Amino acid sequence: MSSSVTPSPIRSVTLAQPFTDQKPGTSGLRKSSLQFQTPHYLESFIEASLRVIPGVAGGTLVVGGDGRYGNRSAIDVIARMAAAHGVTRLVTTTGGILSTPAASHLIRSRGAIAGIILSASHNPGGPEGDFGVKINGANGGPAPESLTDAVYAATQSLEGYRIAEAEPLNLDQPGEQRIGDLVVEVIDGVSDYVALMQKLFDFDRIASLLRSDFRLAFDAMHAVTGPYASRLFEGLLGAPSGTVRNGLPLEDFGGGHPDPNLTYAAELADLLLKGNDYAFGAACDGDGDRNMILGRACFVNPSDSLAVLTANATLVPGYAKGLTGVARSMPTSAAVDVVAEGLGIACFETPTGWKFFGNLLDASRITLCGEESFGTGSDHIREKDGLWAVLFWLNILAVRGCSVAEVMAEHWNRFGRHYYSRHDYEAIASDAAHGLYNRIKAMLPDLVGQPFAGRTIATADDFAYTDPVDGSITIGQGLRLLLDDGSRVVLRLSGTGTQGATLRVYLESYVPPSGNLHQDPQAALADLIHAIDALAEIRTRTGMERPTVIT
Ligand code: VG1
Ligand code: CO
Repeated sequence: MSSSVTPSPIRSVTLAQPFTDQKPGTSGLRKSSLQFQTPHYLESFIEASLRVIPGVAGGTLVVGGDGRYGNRSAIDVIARMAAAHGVTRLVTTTGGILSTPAASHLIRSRGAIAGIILSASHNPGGPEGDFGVKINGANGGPAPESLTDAVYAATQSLEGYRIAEAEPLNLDQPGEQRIGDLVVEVIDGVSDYVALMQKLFDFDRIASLLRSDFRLAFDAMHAVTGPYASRLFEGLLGAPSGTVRNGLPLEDFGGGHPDPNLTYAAELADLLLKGNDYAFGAACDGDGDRNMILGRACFVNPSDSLAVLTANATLVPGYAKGLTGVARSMPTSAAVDVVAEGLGIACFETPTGWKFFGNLLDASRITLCGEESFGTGSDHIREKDGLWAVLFWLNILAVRGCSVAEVMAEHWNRFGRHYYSRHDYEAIASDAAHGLYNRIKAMLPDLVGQPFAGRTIATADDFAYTDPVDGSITIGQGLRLLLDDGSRVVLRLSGTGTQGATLRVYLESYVPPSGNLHQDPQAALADLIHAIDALAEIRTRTGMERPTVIT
């Protein structure tokens, strides 16, 4: 279907004053839906982006989102603005549904100049929730800071924007439409991604696992992964219908918080940790880039998950030739470091946020990478990928023929265990959070050599990163207390929250294979938890007795 070319008048809109708060955080511009409804607010950020992204005139742009409130109308606005800026092709999807990993793949496979992903990831959606805009570059990954800084700078002095007049797009079925010279191509957002997964994993083997008495439960949390998971698990892999729960994307995610962790995916966690019916459970977040893996009576810590995928990678067709190297974000546990050392491959430590993995992936320095926040991925795209991680685990289990708990026990017996936990104090008063953080930051030089939880603080610093590929330096990435026995505590302030501030406390302690490998992590880390609360005065300064979320 190709409608005839209708002339599209281009309108120049003048802004009374620029918006000065459009600073992208850990992953894009994330604000309340209400804020995004301010007249010209979205347009301002898109105008700034289209002025800064290289190759806009004559280029191809990929646009889609996680289906939250505001998704479709934003696609309309972006298409009309793309037309006004000389973009020649805009690729979007039926219903505007496009997961972050699928978008990354599409940008790469279409040779697009960039992608605009409409998502606030795990933040709740709906008129009362949040909305977000992420800019990804031509490599398919989150835009580097140099680009987002330039976009932000452009918003600061923006005098106006250009937009074409056009009827709303029809996103109900695949086909082509035009806005002036711009071709808008609506495609099925699932098939390209599914085809990529079929290249990487042994679908026959996974299908036969799922035909055995191995039962799988997948929770899409009413967010973007529903259509992808249904096609993969219930379609191609033959799992019974009902395997995918909450599979219909809803504008408000059914009122839920699409964050795959033990608190917000509690229903699934109960099925696996308390019940006996399922052998494997998994959930993804709002935009499909993160994953939680559960076995029967077994929660897989995301840092451990990265280590297990690394140790078992050659069992999977897409990685059978081995890995060039791996990377993890700084707060992620060192479990993968130990595996990398055993394999004799490089292991990089980057700041939080996927954009830092991009250069390493582009330069083929690493094959796998991950974060403690349930994000895992590889060089197949330039984003973290929730369903990819689920398929990776299923492929490993299908080949090894054992349970998740057995995989974990065997892993710790071989490499030792990194007891690990993250405590989040969400939506605390911004002043209190910054006060607490800056106080510890100022104390860092004096902390070295001090006793802490029965050990001694060997290093205390604010993490800084020099990119090994382009030499760029990123500072202020989290306060680290490294103890003399290899344990550590890290404090960070979240860059994705929209209400007040969120303090994240990361706790880690290593036990070698000969030690006690089967404790409850909170018990194993109790002395560190206690010591950081005393030092940073967390409870008194936040006024919270306990964290909002414990992972
Ligand atoms: C959080 C996670 C971080 C992740 C980021 C984006 O950031 O901690 O590891 O990369 O979310 O994930 P922060 O700054 O709140 O700690 V997503 O699923 O929102 O793209
Ligand atoms: Co996400």
